[in-house]
Amino acid sequence: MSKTYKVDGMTCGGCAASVQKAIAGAVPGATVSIDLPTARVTVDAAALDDAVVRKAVEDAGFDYAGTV
Ligand SMILES: [Cu+2]
Repeated sequence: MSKTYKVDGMTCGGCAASVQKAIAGAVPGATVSIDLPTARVTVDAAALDDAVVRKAVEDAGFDYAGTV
């Protein structure tokens, strides 16, 4: 399944890479793609728990703003 989230606080490619790495580490087998200009993060994984994504985003220091 694939879901798109809004993540605030990403200002550059380094931020995007941090979020990508955090989510990929927290969600097994996840493919994470990030669109920096719109702050959208799309996660594709067999099983996807919003709470897990939220924790990964927040632990990495960014603001989880829900699903889009
Ligand atoms: Cu940055």
